[in-house]
Amino acid sequence: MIQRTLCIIKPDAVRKNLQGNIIQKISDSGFKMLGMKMLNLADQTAGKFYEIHKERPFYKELCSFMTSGPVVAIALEKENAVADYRTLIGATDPSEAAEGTIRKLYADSKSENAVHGSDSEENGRNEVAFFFAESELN
Ligand code: 3AN
Repeated sequence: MIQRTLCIIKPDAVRKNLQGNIIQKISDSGFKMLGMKMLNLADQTAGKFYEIHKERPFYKELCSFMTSGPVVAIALEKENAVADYRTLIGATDPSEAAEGTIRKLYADSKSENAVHGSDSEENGRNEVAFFFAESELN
């Protein structure tokens, strides 16, 4: 099934100027880029995006990290996009991520882990819509 999934290149990776390498890796893996924008997340936006983690102990740290510098949001589309993109980025904790994955290559820690990826088909659709109006997408 053709699916959408949302990539966010997080502030740690943008600070290290890794966005070009990460975009190249995603393109090389056969994803179509429907839309891309670099932006600074407002506190309220980060809080809303991560609302599902509101009760988790790391919620505050996560929100303040995500607002600490620019991010790049990318709307991706492909057959089986959600699972294939998660395979490409690797485990949440980079020390557990498989060789060659984006997090193994570029992430520093479980909290500063270079990229976000949607975790289900439904969230993929909703998260793309959170960042992009349908009229902005190719
Ligand atoms: P993933 O991004 O791999 O789907 P989730 O959904 O478990 O991982 O967590 C969402 C985000 O919350 C992660 N990308 C990471 O930045 C942060 N996070 C998850 N677990 C922790 C943790 N134990 N300590 C700090 N931050 C965490």
